[in-house]
This record gives sequence, C-alpha cells and structure tokens, in this order.
Amino acid sequence: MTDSPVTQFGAPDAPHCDPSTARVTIIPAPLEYSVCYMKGTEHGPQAILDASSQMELYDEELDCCPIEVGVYTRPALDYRSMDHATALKITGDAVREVLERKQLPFTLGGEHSLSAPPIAAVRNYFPDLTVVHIDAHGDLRSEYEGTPLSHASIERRVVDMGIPLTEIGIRSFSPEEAEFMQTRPNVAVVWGHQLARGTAVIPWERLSKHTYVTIDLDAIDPSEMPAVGTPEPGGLHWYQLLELFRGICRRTTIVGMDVVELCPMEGQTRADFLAAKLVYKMIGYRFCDK
Ligand SMILES: [Mn+2]
Repeated sequence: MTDSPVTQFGAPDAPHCDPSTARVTIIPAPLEYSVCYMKGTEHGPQAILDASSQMELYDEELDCCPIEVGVYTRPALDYRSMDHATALKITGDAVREVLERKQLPFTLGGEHSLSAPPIAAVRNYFPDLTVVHIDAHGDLRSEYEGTPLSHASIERRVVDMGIPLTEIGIRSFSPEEAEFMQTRPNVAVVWGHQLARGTAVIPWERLSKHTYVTIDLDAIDPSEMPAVGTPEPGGLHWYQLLELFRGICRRTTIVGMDVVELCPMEGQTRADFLAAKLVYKMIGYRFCDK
C-alpha cells in the first residue's frame, strides 16, 4: 500500500499510461449532487484507482495483460464550487477531448447523472449509437426531487435524445416509470428476476454497430457489492455480469463506457476492489477478446 493517492489506473506496475499512445482514457468524475440515500459517491473514482493498484495485470481468461493496450488516467475532474449543470458540462467536454484523440472514454463515477453528457458526446461521433444500461433502477423518471438532472432520471435523458435504450438487471421501478413504458418508448427492459430465474432473453438485435455501456454498480447483488448508495436485493453476480458484458462486446463495438455509483464504505475494500477489477475486465473484453 502506498500513502499517496494513486493517479494512474493499474499503477504502480502500469508503464502503459502514455496519453499519446493510449487506446483508453479513464476520466475520474467525482460527481455528487443529487444523491438521495447513502452519500459518499464523490469518493468512488479515487477508491477505484487506489484498489486498482492491488490488481494483478495478467488476465488468465484472456491470456494477456489488457493494460498493454494503453490506459491513461486523466486528472480527476474538479467540480468544486460548480453547480450541477456546469459540472455535467465539463464532464461532457472531457469526454469530447478523449474522442478527438480517437480514444475510448471510460468515465468513473460519481453519481449516475454524469452519464448523460458523455453519451451525448459519443453520439455526436457515432450517430447510430445505442445505449445499454445495466442497473438495479430504471432511472426513467422525467425528473426527481425537482431536477431533471437527477441520477434517477439519467436514462430518461437518453430517451429524450432519441437513442435506443436497453436496460438490464432492473428490479426497482416506480409507478411513473411503468406508466411511461406504456407509451412504448424505444426502451427494452430485461428484469432482474428474469436474469435470476434464467428466463431472460437479451434483445441483442437492438444493438447497433456502436454502443455505449453504462454500469451502475448497484446492478450487482449487494452481497458482492455493498458499497452503493441505493442497494437492491436480487442483483447480478460477478461472472453473470462479466458474461453479459462479454456478450455485448462480441456483438457490437463499444465506443464509450462508464462505471458509476461506487460509494466507498469503511471496511468494505472488497467493493472497491470489485469495481476496479470490473473496470479492468471491461477493458480486457473490449480490446483483447479474440
Ligand atoms: Mn441504480
């Protein structure tokens, strides 16, 4: 363990973090404005970076070191003394810079509301974009607690952008969201209970050539991922999530992704480590799966 905070994902054994040659840029986004239950997700990105320094960098499943594709971690976005809308704007700007360098933007949250600007930025580059949203919650409210920028409305903003949306792992849905689904928006939902019972059919045909994947860590079962602001029972398990993500990688090109809502808890380093390892597995499947 080092005392100083880790600044590069996978450090200290990560020599492959040159920003000019990297294929992935990690964007730490410690955003926390509209959190409604457990607070602390602003510390999520740093906890992931810290835990990443404890990972082995060889992937036994892929028989390679995914870090070698080049993974640069830019300095964390600084939201201090900024309102929520401005914070979202600079998040989108950061993603745009990464896209201009022809790299994959990988944002680490922070609360889920941060996903909207990256998705909008990526869609500007890839107009056929579809979004896969892996989460316990539908996040389809038109607004929540008085703001349309809320983490609980993030996927509604995706629908507003006219982007086809596929939600997976959902097991917490409000009456408003159920009513919204009756309007037949361009949204498909794979429920948590269907995954648990083995009756889920993933609508792969909805994926276009280019896909953005957003993973809210509360999609994972709280027994494995306790450190989230709004835990829900009955979630995905580690290998189930990996298989799902790998399946997406095999059918479409992922051009942007994020992992959000880690809310580090005292004594729950397993959760930080799971998040870090998930990020690394995602990079591996995206770039190294033959
Ligand atoms: Mn959620």
